[in-house]
Order: sequence, then structure tokens, then C-alpha cells
Amino acid sequence: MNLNVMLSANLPRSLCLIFVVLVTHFLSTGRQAECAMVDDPISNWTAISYSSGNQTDYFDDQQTGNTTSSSDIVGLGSDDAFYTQFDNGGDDTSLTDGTLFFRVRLGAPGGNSTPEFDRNLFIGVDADGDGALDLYLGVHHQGSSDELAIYGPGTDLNISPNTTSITGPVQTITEVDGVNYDYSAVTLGDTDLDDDGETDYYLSFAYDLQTIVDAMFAQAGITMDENTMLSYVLATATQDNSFNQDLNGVGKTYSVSDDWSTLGALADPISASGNVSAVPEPGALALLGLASFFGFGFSRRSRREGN
Ligand SMILES: [Ca+2]
Ligand SMILES: [Ca+2]
Ligand SMILES: [Ca+2]
Ligand SMILES: [Ca+2]
Repeated sequence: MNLNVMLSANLPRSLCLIFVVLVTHFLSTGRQAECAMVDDPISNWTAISYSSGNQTDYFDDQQTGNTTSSSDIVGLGSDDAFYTQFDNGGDDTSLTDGTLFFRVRLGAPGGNSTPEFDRNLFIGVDADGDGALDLYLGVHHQGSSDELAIYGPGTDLNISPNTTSITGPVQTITEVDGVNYDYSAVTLGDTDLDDDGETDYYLSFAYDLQTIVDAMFAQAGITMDENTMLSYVLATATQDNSFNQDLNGVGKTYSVSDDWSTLGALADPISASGNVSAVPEPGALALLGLASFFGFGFSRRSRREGN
């Protein structure tokens, strides 16, 4: 017996129709989300917002390196510096599968003869909303390294630049161009935001969400999934254990003991799946579904009784 016949046998036709429309809708939105790619055009990406009002990010404000350094995170107005995208993996029953993408705009190509991001980049992740970073996702291009990496928070508080204790990589992931890594020139609109004569570049990279979920639990004891609200702190660095070059949302001069939020370095919370407000817990969702089901039942009954 197929789905339509089975449903028709047990449910009124109008209710069955609504169910089929809803299933079709969820299947189609799932298919759209599956298409995310690391080299997608910028219009496909979601800018990560900062409510601090600071520029994300100021020009030529990296702590070391010259004014045309690829360590300079740049953004202004609608040309944001920090983006995300999510591919839910196509299995809507799992909340920990899929791929989480990031993109960062840099003020110059870097490299010698060919453009290359030749520094380190960290995304500190606060997954429980206490202002302390619990895990670091990184692009590890220090020296001869060319890999994505995940780092632990170490033993310090990780609430400010001078309490950051990033460990060595606890996991490294091979970069595959076009799959989990892309480094491409900005080609649309103002391609040199910081007017340094160097074309700006997008550094884009991706992690399996399950890898982040596992590392978050192993390093910080925090259980998370695609709906967990995450707050990011983004920075570039010459070495892979501190934020020593450019802190996104913060100018060149700042107090290293101020917390991330005071500095304006803490991004507004966003889940891996792209929600900017918390998704209700499954229990609350079930209650909501139950209420709407009974609400629908009552209105049908009252119409019948009115006939
Ligand atoms: Ca900058
Ligand atoms: Ca530039
Ligand atoms: Ca935390
Ligand atoms: Ca900065």
C-alpha cells in the first residue's frame, strides 16, 4: 500500500492533502540546503552579524605584518568580512550530520608568486553562551602546514585575548580544493575595500558538523547539534596558539584583558543551520504540533456541528 492510499484510508482527504504538501515542502527545502559548496558565489552565504556597531573589520589593523598582508580581515557596510553556510547532509532525521562552511574576506592575496593564505586563522566557538570560547576551528597554514585543524581551549579561561590558551591541533583535516577549501579573489563590487592596491581574497573552508560535534564534546564536554546557538570570535595569527594578528570587529589598539563582548569581538549567536534565534526544544515542538493538531480537529468538528 503506498503512502497516499494508506493515508486516505485513515485520514480525511483534506488533512491528507495538507500532510502531503508539508512533506513535499520539507523535502524541497532539504534539497536546496544540500547544494552548498565551498566556492559558491557570495550571494549564497549568510553574513555573521555583530551588534557591537564596530567595523568588521577595520583596515590595516593587524598586529604584525605590513599593510598589504593577507592577515588583514576586511569588511565595510554590506561587504562583510565573515560568512557562513550550511549543508544539512540530506538526512533530515540527523541533527549532527552535514557540513558547516565559513568564508572570511582578507585585504590582500598573500603568497609569493601565487596567491596563498600563508598564515593561521582561528574561529573560537562559544557553544554554551557563557562568553568563554570552548573550541577553536582553524586554517593551519603555518610554515609548511596546509591543513584545516581543530584546537582545544587549554587550561585558561578563554574569555579575553590574554586568557586565551589555544592548544596545539587536536585534529587535522586534509584540505581538498573545491571540497572543503577555496581561496579566490573577490570579483564583484569593490574588489579592494581597504584601497591598498591589492585585490581582496575570500578564504573559504568547511568542516563536517559531526567532527565539530565530537571535538566540542571531547574538549569542552558540551553536547551540540545544528540547532545549538554558537558565538564566534574570528582572528588571524602568525602562530597557531594565539590571536596575534587581526581580531575581527576590533581595531589595532585594545585592552587584552577586556572580554570578547566588551571588545566587540563576539559575533551575534547563530546556529550551524543558520538560525539567529534559538529553535524550540523537541519537547516544545511536539507540544506545539499536538496543539495545532487538536486546534485543527476542533475547527473541523465545529464546522460539522454547524452544518
Ligand atoms: Ca582588519
Ligand atoms: Ca585590498
Ligand atoms: Ca563557552
Ligand atoms: Ca581587527
